[in-house]
Amino acid sequence: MTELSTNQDFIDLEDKVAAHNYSPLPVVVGTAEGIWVTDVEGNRYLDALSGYSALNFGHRHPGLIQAAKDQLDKSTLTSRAFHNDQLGPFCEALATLLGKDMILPMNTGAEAVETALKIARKWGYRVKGVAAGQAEIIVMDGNFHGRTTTIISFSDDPEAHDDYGPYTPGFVSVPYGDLAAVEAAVTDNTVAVLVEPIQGEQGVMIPKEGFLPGLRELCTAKNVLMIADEIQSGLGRTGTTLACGYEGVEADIYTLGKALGGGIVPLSAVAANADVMNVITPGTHGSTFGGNPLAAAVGKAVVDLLATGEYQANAAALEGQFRADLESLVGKGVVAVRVRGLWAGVDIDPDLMSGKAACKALAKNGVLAKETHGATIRLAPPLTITSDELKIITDAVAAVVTEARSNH
Ligand code: IF1
Repeated sequence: MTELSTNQDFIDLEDKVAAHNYSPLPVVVGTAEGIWVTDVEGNRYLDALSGYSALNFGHRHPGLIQAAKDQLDKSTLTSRAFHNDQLGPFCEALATLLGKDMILPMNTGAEAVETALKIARKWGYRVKGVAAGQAEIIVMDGNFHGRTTTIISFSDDPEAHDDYGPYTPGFVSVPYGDLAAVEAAVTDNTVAVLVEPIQGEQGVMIPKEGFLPGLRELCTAKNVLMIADEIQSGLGRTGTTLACGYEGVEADIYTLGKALGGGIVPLSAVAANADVMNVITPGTHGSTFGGNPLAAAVGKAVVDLLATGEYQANAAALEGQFRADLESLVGKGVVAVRVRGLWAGVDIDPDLMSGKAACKALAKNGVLAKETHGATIRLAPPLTITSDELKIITDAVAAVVTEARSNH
């Protein structure tokens, strides 16, 4: 067996035996706690990515770890062929948090999105009366909803989409935030509109005020289900429990994932009222691990944290500082900034450096982040971060662009 001690030792081994579906920063995390991760050589970094918003409560939140440990001593997996004593309480707590009747538990975000698409299509045939096989779902340009073959069928990102055909039909893509375009795309066969309330991977793109309320009204008027994918934007990230809540919009279906599992277990879910959810009947959808007691126990502990409102409040309280400190860099190496809660998209001047180069430089400044596309970086620290710790991130961005400009 290979002797492993340095970052490079682990990187070399991974390069040999792990598929190359990512090109990670050369940082090998050994331990993690709160907002901090430490690599195998003892270098400490502030995690400003939070597992793409799966670590909203920080690494190894003590209460969540304890919930997992307690459940590990009881039961971990039962399948849904039998009941378990964790699923009901978890679904009840999550449904209450989201203001919906029912929850369908899955594991990954993509599975939740696929489940929502199946529910919308079945609702279209069984309730709306769309002709068999004719269901259409409207999606947004610049979307990211996961990596399954159906989901990438409607992606306009060549990296995610190309060379995976033949593609799943039944999807119509319109410009994000363009209500008139959505209205024009609705036909008698339209069963749903799938939207990220804020587009994460596209670079934290925030639609203009009124788009989401207008979309809600349009869906109601046209008897079309509004599906809000809150897998990245939800669970406190934007300063409210759901990003939809910022403008008081209630979707018909929510998809959740990432932080729902506390950064400990994969856990995703679809939330809807009974008149929609009950198109799913026994045997028509499922998953081996969906609703397992270990994930449900952690999920219930996560919902209990969110029910306090303190994570949402912290994100909302720090939004102003986050925006002001990042916007102070506009014209000094930064072109534009978009911030909602503790979620920021920062467009670096492309003539200065790429997003990837900026993230490499940030790592040299002790901050871990991930570019989205081109020269845009996404910042999403754990919602447990303090004002002073948030300053470490924005000071690092300032140092990176200042250094790049002085060398330019
Ligand atoms: C990767 C992106 C982020 C998501 C939304 C569903 C899913 C995701 C809004 C699917 C997942 C992850 C996937 C991961 C990187 C990351 C990502 F860069 F891919 F686009 F966050 F922006 N809906 N996003 O953001 O959830 O099946 O992954 O649990 O695939 O590289 P999943």
